[in-house]
Amino acid sequence: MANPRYGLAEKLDRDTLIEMYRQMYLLRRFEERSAQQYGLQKIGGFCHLYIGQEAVAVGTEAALNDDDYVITAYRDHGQILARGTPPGPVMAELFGKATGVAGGKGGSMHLFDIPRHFYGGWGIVGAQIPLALGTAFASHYRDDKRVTVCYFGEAAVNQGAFHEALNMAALWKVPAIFICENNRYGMGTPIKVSSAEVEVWKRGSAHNIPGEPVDGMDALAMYDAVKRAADRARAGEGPTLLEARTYRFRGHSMSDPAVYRTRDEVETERKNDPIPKLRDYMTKKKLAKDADFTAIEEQVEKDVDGSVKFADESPWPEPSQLYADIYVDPIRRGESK
Ligand SMILES: Cc1ncc(C[n+]2csc(CCOP(=O)(O)OP(=O)(O)O)c2C)c(N)n1
Repeated sequence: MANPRYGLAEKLDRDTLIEMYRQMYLLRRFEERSAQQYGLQKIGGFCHLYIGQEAVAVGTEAALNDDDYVITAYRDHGQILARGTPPGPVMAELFGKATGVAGGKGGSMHLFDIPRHFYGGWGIVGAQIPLALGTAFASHYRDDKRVTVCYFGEAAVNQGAFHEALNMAALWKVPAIFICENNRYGMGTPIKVSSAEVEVWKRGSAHNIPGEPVDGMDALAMYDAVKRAADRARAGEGPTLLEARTYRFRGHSMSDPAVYRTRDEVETERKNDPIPKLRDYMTKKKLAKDADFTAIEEQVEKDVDGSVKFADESPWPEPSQLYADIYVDPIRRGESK
């Protein structure tokens, strides 16, 4: 029986759902291996995992076109993989290797893939929101029907940059989708301690931007909400604010023991794991059998193994590259091509 809750997602075909399952599993296994590699000290600096939040990126990407823009904060591994960037260059970036997506100089928080229109990976909370306004304004100006998706955490919505960008986005009716991934904690601070209004989606009303809460633990609910927002944006109706209600199963970063929440809370949320949820939906609809899922999972294991091997065997950046890509001279840029 069709579940009316899913709206547009009810129409997704088998191939799309299979690909969504593959991505969900890839994001999970990639992050689990990243945690392991961090423990082996092959990854330095900060490392923020996306485990638990996979449905947000995977559901969103299923609703986007390849030439749409995506920009995010530092919890970016899952989002770049969902965009279609192969896991090898992503893992190599975490290792700081020359074959990484940012040449090994960006690391975990600064993943980029310009050919796939993935514009980062930014470490300052909320800083990517005005940048998203820029790409969305470019699309609006060119009338090229491309949409910008901007992800940020619920701690970012108290930044001035959030309000400044949303005001201009609404004023100019740019094709942007602002997706707040409300995973309930900004580092160790629960949202109710930092925000007078904890229903993030309502903040759009201050800027005349429609918004809605979405089950961020459900890839199909995300698909439905993002598809509707993208259709609005492409029709020239302006931005949308979505509040994806999600949960991170791990600490804020690899160095966070997460003492601000109980083990019970995490265990309860784990019962809401988005990966078995998608699997159950596909099984009930008779779109895939156990053997199909096993085949996908085995292939993902190989791909993730391959990404670690690729990163291990890749060279370090040359010292001569230390100052490369720091500053682009707009006048001289054409000469180097
Ligand atoms: C302007 C600024 N202030 C403080 C920090 C330190 N900081 C890094 S992550 C973080 C919490 C952000 O939480 P949220 O936006 O909800 O995203 P999440 O980590 O949950 O994905 C803070 C305060 C920062 N990077 N930038």
